[in-house]
Amino acid sequence: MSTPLEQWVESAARMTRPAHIQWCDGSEEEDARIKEQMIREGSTFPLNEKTYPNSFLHRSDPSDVARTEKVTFICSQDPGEAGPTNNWLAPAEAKKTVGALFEGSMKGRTMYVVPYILGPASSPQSRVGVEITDSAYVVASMKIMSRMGKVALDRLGSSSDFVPGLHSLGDLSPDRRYVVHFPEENLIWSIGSGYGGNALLGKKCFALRIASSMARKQGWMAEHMLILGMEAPDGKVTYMAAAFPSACGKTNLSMMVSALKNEGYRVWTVGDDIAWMQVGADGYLHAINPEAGFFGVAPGTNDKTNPNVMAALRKNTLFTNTAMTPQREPWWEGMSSNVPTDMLDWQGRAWNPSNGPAAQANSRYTVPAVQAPSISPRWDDPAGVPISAFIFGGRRARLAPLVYEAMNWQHGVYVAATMASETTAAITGAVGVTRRDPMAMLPFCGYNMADYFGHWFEMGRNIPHPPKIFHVNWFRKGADGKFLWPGYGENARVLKWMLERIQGKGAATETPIGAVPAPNAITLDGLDVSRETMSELLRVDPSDWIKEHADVGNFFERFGDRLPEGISEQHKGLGARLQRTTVGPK
Ligand code: OXD
Ligand code: MN
Repeated sequence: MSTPLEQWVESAARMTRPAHIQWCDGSEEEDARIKEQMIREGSTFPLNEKTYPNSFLHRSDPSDVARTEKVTFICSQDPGEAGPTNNWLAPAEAKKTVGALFEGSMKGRTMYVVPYILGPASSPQSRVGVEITDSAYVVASMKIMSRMGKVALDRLGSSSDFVPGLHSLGDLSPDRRYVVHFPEENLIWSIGSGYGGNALLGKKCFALRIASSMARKQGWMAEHMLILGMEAPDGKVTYMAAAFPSACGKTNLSMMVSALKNEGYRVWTVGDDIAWMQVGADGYLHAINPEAGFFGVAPGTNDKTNPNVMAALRKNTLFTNTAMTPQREPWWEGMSSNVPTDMLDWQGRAWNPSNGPAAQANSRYTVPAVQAPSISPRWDDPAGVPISAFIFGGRRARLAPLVYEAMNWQHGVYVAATMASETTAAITGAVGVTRRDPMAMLPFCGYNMADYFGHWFEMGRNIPHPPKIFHVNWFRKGADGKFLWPGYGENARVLKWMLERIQGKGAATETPIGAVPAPNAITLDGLDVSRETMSELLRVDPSDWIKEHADVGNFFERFGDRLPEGISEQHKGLGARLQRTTVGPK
């Protein structure tokens, strides 16, 4: 009798008709053979064996360099389940349209069966997935990003408790590219892209979209959050999880070298992108990192912005779409101030600045998490780490103060649901456009976001010791248009205040939006930021917030009647507090 997994593999093979089927065991020998296969295919190149041992550069198709949200669908029976912020297709229609593209798509190719565990191998919070793919690059990436191979098959046994994900490169045509999710079956189909977020089905597709839908039904949380541990001088480590939209420095924060290191405050990395959390026996929310590697954006990464990842990626790393120097080393804009000569750009052409940047703007490194010098001793703990704070944030040039604390869980949910970021020139050209991105989950929530807010409220009722909720903004600018806060390692000063708040210390001043640090509450020793600048950083301008409040109201209208009462109550509450501040006491 064949197992559910074998049956699914057989049915996928009948549809895609590969020349060979290879079951991946996750061994080093297999990894070496996969790399040889990638090199034979012509788009992958070994890097300098002395300076970047066992590391490779992969060049993707130039039309396939980022996640494609417009072809990403949630396929629930009822469109209302997908909600106004997701693309929706009826499941039968998706099966028909996308199924036709899978017909014979692996002819002449190898089908790899990639079993993997998301989360520590023995954790009850972990889940098994199996990806079927015809891309050797995907196999090599999944080996870094998850616990892949025999370990997953051993955990699965003959059970049907796995999330199947079928992936094929297809013909890589953007017109025939689909990333479709069936949350009612916990199934993922992806065709026509070899890019990470579309093709590594364990990441955004399973660990966020499918997992968020499972988590709602099962009473846990799957969030787009980094997880870090903040160590205090007494050696005690307090864990925090943080969500930011893209381009706000999430990976950098998770691996930060603290500016307060000499005083005994340091940061340990548990995860840089995704957190799965459930209530533990101790009444705290416990977080695991479902991933085993970092798939980070390369441009802008350097010894100042993220020294830990720079150290991590000197071996066993798969680079995608970076430039390559004549010494066969990877290079990207912002890596070093001296620009190497005679490079090959990300498409393998002799680099000519008139062709644009040497490295693609979304070029990446894929590196095992254990290689980060900052990796937490508890990153692989099957019990997860207890979370004492959630941090939300965005890029706001004038509105949001450096940091504020929500009044309670319900208010914190509202703060997170109203999160937004202003676009930068680097992203769109239209500078300063505010994009709402609740909990940084807009592209990753596998169901109706109004119900997702409801799930957050529900979780709040079930967590005896809920995390405190903070909002940060590292990007506030002064009248001269310059950033007021230095960011990076100096952000440890803000984390230290949070730590003090968690301990019931740390002075704060109430404002209509929440509590900001009292004037001297953030340690500024050794930092060239004056007390005046700090008061500007912490200023809450009610007239700006009244405009924001109206904008938030428009955003919530999209959800109609499905919006939870709790959100409307918080929205009214903020409006009333702002009015009181502007009008003043009678
Ligand atoms: C990512 C993303 O790649 O959020 O992590 O897009
Ligand atoms: Mn992400």
